[in-house]
Amino acid sequence: MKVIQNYIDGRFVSGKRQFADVNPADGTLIAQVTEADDAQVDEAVNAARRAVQGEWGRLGIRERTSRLHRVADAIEKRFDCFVQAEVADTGKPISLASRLDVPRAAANFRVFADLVKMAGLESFQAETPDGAGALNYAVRKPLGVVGVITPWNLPLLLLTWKVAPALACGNSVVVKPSEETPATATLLAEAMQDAGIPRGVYNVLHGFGPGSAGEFLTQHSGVDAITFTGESKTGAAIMKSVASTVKPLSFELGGKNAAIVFADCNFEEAVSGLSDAVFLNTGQVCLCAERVYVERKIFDSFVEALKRKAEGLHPGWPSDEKTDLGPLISAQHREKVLSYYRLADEEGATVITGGGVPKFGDNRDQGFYVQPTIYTGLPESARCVKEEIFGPVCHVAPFDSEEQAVAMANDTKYGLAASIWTSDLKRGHRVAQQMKVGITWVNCWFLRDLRTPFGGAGLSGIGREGGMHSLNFYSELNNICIRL
Ligand code: NAD
Ligand code: 6OD
Repeated sequence: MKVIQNYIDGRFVSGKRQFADVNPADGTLIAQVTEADDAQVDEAVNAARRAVQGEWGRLGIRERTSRLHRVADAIEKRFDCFVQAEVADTGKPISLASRLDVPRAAANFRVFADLVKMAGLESFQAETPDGAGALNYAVRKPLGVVGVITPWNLPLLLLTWKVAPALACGNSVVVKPSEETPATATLLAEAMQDAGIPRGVYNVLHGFGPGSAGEFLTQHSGVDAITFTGESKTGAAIMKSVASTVKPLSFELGGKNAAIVFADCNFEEAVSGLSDAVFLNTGQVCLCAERVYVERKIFDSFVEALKRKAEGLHPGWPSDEKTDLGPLISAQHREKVLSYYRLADEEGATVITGGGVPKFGDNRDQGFYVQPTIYTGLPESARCVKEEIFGPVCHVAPFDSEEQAVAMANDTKYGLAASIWTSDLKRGHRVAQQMKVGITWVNCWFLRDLRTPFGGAGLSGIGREGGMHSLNFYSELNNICIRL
């Protein structure tokens, strides 16, 4: 049986305990994974500290960024290995991993390497009270050791989204990938070795959250900052855990995202865009739309068209190029999603399509598939409309005016993303600016420019990453004031 090890100070190391890495498509065992204990967390943090104080910390920006480009080269060289590992761990369709997850991992390293090289210094010339001048300029320094904790839905994409800017700014990292998806973070260690990243700069610890590697990392006094993506309630637990050591936190958390579809939209584009927004990655993207508001004039035809899209999806083996709907990540997560399908019935929803589990008649019946599902007819106060489900499911409700649509979309404690579908550009701008979220798309969804701010309001997070926002989070600014 394959064993996935921790990666500490440039070496793959085993430990005392192991846990199972399961393929969600059929429930089979992929590997045993080494769980890091508190001593290994300590070793990794100390190795990361030595790295920033040693060779890595002394490298000039040109050499540092050129090595990050080499990490991207090494990912591209091992493209198929990364794709296969990600597909096996997550159950996502191979077509998705090949066009999104793995290319984006390489792009994260290239973009942040170039960005940090181009970033100028902030400077201000001022006048002192006695009439002399003063020059202020800020220099960017690494924070030190960054703890990176990531979820299972886009494992490599989300890990590199944090690791690349952290390293570009000169930090070292200790990463704790999700226990569900340990493989690609471990493969990335091999890419780091190929690229000449010094030992200790990139460390990987496997394990769980509370009482395991995740919590040990957040509590460690040698960690200078924590960047976390995951559920809002985990964010709250981490916030408590780091309180006594006071460190910067970046939180990208959950969502209950809305889409607003106006009658003047390009109907085909909106249906197709919404089908992606609801069902991509089996609905397991934090940006997915679980609440769809459609102008009453086109409500029935829109629901019918979205139903046809859902029923046209091809659930299958993740390694089959034709598959566009994989399983959910785990038996436990499937139980959570199915509990919302049952709740929707209890809350009085009309089931437009789905609501159950598909039958394949082969080993996929031991996997964690659910049907893509559309509901209508729930009141806005229903739990299924208020709580994040994180599956291939949405509730569609009609609206009669722009004001009503905006009010319904904003009636949530989350605030991650929204999409607006209209041919009236003025309305697009007007409505977009009223959305209480961090990211709004007009006539598109999940179209990403890595230089733009990314993050959420309310329960969806704290702070922004992306572009200069990442550089600002992963560095400490020292303002220097010189009397002239
Ligand atoms: P999760 O919060 O259960 O776990 C995320 C990571 O945190 C895992 O590595 C886990 O082991 C670790 N963890 C759990 N408890 C911890 C603790 N007490 N201390 C330290 N680490 C701990 O999330 P998940 O189920 O892996 O991911 C799905 C969630 O992530 C959804 O809510 C989704 O919306 C959210 N998400 C948000 C974004 C975003 O950018 N806003 C992106 C992807 C996923
Ligand atoms: O595209 C990204 O950079 C990003 N952070 C996506 C997050 C998706 C959430 O599941």
